[in-house]
Amino acid sequence: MSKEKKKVDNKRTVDPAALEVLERNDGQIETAYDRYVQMQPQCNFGRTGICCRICLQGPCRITRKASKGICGAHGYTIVARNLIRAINGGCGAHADHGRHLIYTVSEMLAGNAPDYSVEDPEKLRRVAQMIGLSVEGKEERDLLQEVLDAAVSDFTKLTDEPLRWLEGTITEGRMKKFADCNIHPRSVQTAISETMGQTHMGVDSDPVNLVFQGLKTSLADFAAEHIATDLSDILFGTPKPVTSEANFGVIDPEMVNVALHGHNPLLSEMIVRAAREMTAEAEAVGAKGIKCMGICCTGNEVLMRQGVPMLTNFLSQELPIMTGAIDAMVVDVQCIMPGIRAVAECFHTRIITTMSHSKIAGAHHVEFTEDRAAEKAREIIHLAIEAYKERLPDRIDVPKLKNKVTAGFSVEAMLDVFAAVNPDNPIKVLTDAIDSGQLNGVVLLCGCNNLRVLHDHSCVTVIKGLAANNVLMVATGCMAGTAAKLNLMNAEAVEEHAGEGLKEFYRMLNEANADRLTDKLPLVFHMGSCVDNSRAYDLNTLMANQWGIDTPKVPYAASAPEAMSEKAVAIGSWCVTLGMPTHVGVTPEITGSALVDGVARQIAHDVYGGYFIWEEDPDKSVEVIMDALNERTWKLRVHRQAQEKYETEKISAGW
Ligand code: BF8
Ligand code: SF4
Repeated sequence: MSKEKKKVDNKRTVDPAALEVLERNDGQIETAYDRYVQMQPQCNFGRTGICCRICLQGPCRITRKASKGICGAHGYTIVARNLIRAINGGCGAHADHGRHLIYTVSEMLAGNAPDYSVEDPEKLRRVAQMIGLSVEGKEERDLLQEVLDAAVSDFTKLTDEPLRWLEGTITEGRMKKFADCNIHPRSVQTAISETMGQTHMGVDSDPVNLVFQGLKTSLADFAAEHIATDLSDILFGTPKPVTSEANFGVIDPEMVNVALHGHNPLLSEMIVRAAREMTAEAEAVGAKGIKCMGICCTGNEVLMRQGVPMLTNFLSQELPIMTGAIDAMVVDVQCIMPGIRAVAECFHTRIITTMSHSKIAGAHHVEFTEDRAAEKAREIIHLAIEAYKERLPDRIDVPKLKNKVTAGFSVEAMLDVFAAVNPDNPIKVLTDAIDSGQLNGVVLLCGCNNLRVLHDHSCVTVIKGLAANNVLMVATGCMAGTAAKLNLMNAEAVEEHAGEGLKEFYRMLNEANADRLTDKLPLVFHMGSCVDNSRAYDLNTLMANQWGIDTPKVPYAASAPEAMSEKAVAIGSWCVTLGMPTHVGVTPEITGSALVDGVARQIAHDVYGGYFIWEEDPDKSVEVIMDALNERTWKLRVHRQAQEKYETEKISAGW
């Protein structure tokens, strides 16, 4: 009986390749799927956010008998503090990523990072213009220094003037709203530090004030992400459409297989280059060559820019090791399960950590430094080649499943595609399709995987449901990973899943781009890693400006059906603050306070126009997202028709 139960419970995925590995393993090597079962039942105080451990008198838990913490903190204070500390955790992680890029650019300009250079000078100029710098007659190096100075200022300044990366990227209406509500962050690092101070024992106990500080921090998070994305594009190139493959079948047992896992392209780009240069060394040990493949957001980064195949997403990260054919798993920061090391112990796989602040006890550590980046990358590939020699042939068993992926859709790439239809005003191709009723809006698919729901199932259901409802989808993070792995990120998926309007829209784009693209457009447009949610949001600003409205009126929603990390909480919070209906498929730890829950869902809507929707059932999720879009598209169409009828210059704004 118990064995039967375990069999059902620990195979919590709909990815056939992951399932194949889990079935074969049958619980012999422990993974997250097993630990989730062992962890049940999970604590409901924590789950609903009413456990406070902020001071050493705690933990204080809100119960019928004890309606306040020992200090007198109400449940709503405890829930609000926990929530905004989660936003802060996410912002801290994105800031860590952005700061590393800023530091590398500064070392590069100082002549201390010789392996990095400006790959995309055009992007440098676009970014400079976006943040209000004049570019005329400036040398590349001087312009980069100016962009760097602005980024450092947005990260560190203590004064009140708006962040350049907010001013340059969001609508005037949003800027004014944030000034009116006093939630402009002074800088990324100031916001993080303020939030820690404000949530210390005995400081702020007003839940609304706390939540507004959380929203301020989320705007800092948005800026940090945007800076990370922009600097990555400048250093490594702005993504363009590229074709590749995804899922476990990308592992080639005859090659040295190197899995790149984590987030930051500073490391992974170097490793991909080193792998391309070191084929002869791999051949010398009997391999056909070296194959890199990605996991999580580093996987997204190198897929977008280099066409490196995607191996898997967050939840199934331990399983590739169990194919016996991964020679090294190289990790940097974030979303790396400590559990990978114990799985690797059972095989020949080297787990290689690379960052001084992100180590796993017992793993190999190759300290990555900007001044010797290429050398360190070669050292890592060398370790993988050495490991290849220790493979256990009878343990090698690789699922065959892999699917075709067309990725690489930066906003620039999307606009290029639209420009084939309307070269003078590319974004109008999208807004016209919504005005005419061909499309019912746009959805940003984002976020993680979470064992609280069936792995990949909610993501797949939402994608198919939205496609059938004629919604244009852009994707990032591990949700993009789901689409890539499970055959939803290619043109064939359009034929299979799209509604008539969406198909018609694709036909128009594909025809116009027949000479410009090697592959037809995919059902889900991959926009990159989680920091690239910033670029996905830029599309919203473009649409709002085209219509002459603010973003709370734009039929553009976000959906994270399997959200897991604090970064997802931070991203969801800025989506709301920046005006988007934001669906989350795993209810966050907030429901212990009806007041804070109400702020997230209703007061946020009243003040900022965006709001959270918690819905765990994936079919119902499609319905609630469509309700949110339909409300906006309907109002927008009515006002657009009125504008045309009365020939007014601007669309009316009083709705
Ligand atoms: O930054 S989607 S599980 S890998 S947090 Fe992590 Fe979530 Fe994946 Fe990327 Ni984003
Ligand atoms: Fe308890 Fe208050 Fe301390 Fe939190 S801050 S642990 S509610 S005494």
